[in-house]
Amino acid sequence: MIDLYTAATPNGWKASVTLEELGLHYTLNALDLGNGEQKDPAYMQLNPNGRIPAIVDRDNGDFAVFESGAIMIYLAEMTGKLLPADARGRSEVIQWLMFQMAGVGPMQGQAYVFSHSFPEKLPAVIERYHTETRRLYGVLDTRLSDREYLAGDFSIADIANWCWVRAHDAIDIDLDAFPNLGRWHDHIAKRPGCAKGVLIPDQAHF
Ligand SMILES: N[C@@H](CCC(=O)N[C@@H](CS)C(=O)NCC(=O)O)C(=O)O
Repeated sequence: MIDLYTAATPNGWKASVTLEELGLHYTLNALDLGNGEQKDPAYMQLNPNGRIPAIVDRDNGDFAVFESGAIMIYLAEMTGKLLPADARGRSEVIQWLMFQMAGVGPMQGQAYVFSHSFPEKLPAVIERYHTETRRLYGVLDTRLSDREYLAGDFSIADIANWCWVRAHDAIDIDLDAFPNLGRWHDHIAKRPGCAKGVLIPDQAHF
């Protein structure tokens, strides 16, 4: 049994969608980010970064995992699904997972913060993060021009990037400019595990 600590944000969905896609049983602990529950000392024993998501594997000596990408790899390896075992296939998936972790997530996240919640309006900063997010969407669009998924079969790389790309409206990016990305986005949205995972928990916080 897995304990999931999360909130309805792109990084949180990466964990809930992966759990749903893998058909794993888990208990949901929804944290109220507005109330700072992610900084609670007891929670920070599980995630020293004071952010969501985190999981605890009750069947593996209460092993705690933080960082959404590490959670996805842990769950995929635990089940032998959504991440190939061979070195090349596995590397391709991890490359596109890291692309999200180091690129799409941070850039799109900052684009949102500086557009919506930062106390000062800094147009050059907003422009920088929007331009960079669009550039990264362009990389995904090109990658998807001759394939259905980012790396071989549907994988945690698709889940990670999709959980962010689906929030494109929140930073006013229109997917019409990225036709391959738009097709991939709509196709993945129809998967039952993905559709259910993004409703957990049910209140969006971005
Ligand atoms: N690199 C981390 C980022 C986690 C992260 O930034 N989580 C956000 C929600 S998407 C959060 O917990 N924000 C609350 C806060 O910053 O206190 C991961 O991928 O798990």
